[in-house]
Amino acid sequence: MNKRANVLVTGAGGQIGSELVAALREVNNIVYPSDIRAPENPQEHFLQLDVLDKERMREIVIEYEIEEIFHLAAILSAKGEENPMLAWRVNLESVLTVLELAAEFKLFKVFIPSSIAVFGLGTPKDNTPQNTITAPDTVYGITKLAGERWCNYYYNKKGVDVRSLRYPGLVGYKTLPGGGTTDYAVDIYHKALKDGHYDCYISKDVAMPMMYMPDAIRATVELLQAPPDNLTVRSSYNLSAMSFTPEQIAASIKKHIPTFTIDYKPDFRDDIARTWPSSIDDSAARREWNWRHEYDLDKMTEDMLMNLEGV
Ligand code: NAD
Ligand code: AKB
Repeated sequence: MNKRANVLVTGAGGQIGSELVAALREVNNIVYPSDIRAPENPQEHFLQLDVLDKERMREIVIEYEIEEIFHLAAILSAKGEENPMLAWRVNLESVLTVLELAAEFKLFKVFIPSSIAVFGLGTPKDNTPQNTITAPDTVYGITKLAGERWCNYYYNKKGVDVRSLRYPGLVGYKTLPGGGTTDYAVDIYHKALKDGHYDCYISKDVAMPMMYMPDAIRATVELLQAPPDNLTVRSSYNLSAMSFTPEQIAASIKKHIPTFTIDYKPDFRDDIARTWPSSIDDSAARREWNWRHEYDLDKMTEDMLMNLEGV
């Protein structure tokens, strides 16, 4: 990331954006958070932007002399199944708009996240490799996979310095997640503190790769700071920290709230979860830009409960 770059963040009001904007400001950028939704509280330099409005995005790049774009706006997996055509348009048309703007205005860097959702039922489930079968079963996964291929294409053909992470399910206490399959791993902490009980929509033994938000934000900043020549992956890097099942996260919570109880009521999100990997091999990220996670399940649980109790 360049010092004092003018940075546009799309989808900045979401789970990642609301934490990433502060982190980007800390490394001395002038950050323009944008979202289709106006923020609840006034936010410095906020711009209202629907990422499907190509002309407005182009005007913003020119008017604010944007040098880097973090393109977070998306429709996540569960919401995507409810409105597949909207997910296709928001998740893919906007990626092409960002990549075209990056090529036209020779932006320094762009970050376009992907997801473990690019994998599907045919993918090896354990320690899923960086390069393997990607045959996603959700519209969200299809858009993310196509987006990854476009990133790689713009890097190769148009010299765009595009960087990407296949985030696992992210858990944080600052913002509620926006309609994904892994959201249960956030909801469970809120309900454990409020009700002492959680009805879980994922089966007790379905493991998914997960990460605590401070690790995810640091990974994003570190990837953007990595020297370009170190990076061999211009589609999207596998990224990993921990994997757990609902039963295991419940056991971790019980260490702090012994009376906590959980019931399992799987719905369509359980079907999605079963198509995703149980764990991820992120050795390329560890080797090429020195990725190291800090939080495991118990450390995350302790921090989540401590912070949510104070809310
Ligand atoms: P989120 O759902 O919390 O936030 C997405 C934001 O995009 C929302 O604030 C929403 O208002 C905005 N948005 C939706 N449609 C828009 C439009 N047309 N124009 C402008 N803004 C629009 O999502 P998130 O969890 O912050 O995810 C950010 C990115 O990271 C996404 O690309 C997502 O696929 C990816 N990702 C997230 C996770 C996770 O666990 N949170 C995991 C893997 C990948
Ligand atoms: C979702 O569940 O849709 C996201 C993701 C893993 O991409 N959290």
